[in-house]
Amino acid sequence: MKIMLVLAGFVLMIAYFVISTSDMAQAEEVLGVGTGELLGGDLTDPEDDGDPEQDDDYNAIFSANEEPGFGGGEFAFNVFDNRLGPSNDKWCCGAGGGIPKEGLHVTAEFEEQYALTHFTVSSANDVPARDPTVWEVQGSNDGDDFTTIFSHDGDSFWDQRLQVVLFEAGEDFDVQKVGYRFFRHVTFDTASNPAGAYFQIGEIEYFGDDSFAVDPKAKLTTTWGSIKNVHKRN
Ligand SMILES: [Ca+2]
Ligand SMILES: [Ca+2]
Ligand SMILES: [Ca+2]
Ligand SMILES: [Ca+2]
Repeated sequence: MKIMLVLAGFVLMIAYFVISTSDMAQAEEVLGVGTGELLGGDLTDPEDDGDPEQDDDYNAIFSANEEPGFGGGEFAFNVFDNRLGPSNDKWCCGAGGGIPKEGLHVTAEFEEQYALTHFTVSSANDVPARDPTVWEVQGSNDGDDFTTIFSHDGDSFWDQRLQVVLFEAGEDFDVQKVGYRFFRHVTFDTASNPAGAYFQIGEIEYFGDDSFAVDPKAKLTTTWGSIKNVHKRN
């Protein structure tokens, strides 16, 4: 009898573990479809007044390893242009030969460190097989060494086009105890990679908390303003 009770308890524990971990995997929240469902006012553009065609009135320095730019095409920085839609509202569609080993990545660099509290990633307008299936959000304070904050390896999260999905600390990734100045989104795979047009993202929004002690080493690198100016001249 005692053994039966112990076994029953063991089964219940396994059931609880399976249910709680599957809840965790499903915690991401669909906010809706279209530009109006974006949260808005994220760290890259708190005023939502950035120029969707060029790098004006944004609060970050942007970089990408494919098609850096806001206008003229389906360029990488369109993931920060506050719009969901076709053509240059999105980043699409990947270079020939498929996604490189280091992934397709776009980075936003900020003046201050932020502990990431939540972020949104939105699907773009075209075929679902281009949506990221293996991807990460990473943080860094030097732009070289990145730490994985959120990672996903599996099915796409998006079941509609131009769909805004929210990911939150404490539910979808660990509550952050460290702040970062750089946030990078990296896509390692999609369902259609590497054939034809195999990649797209509509929009990314980052939100963070800067109300904690700043790493004194980061204080020394207050050259952000001049870096931003040099960047804009180039
Ligand atoms: Ca644009
Ligand atoms: Ca702005
Ligand atoms: Ca934005
Ligand atoms: Ca966009």
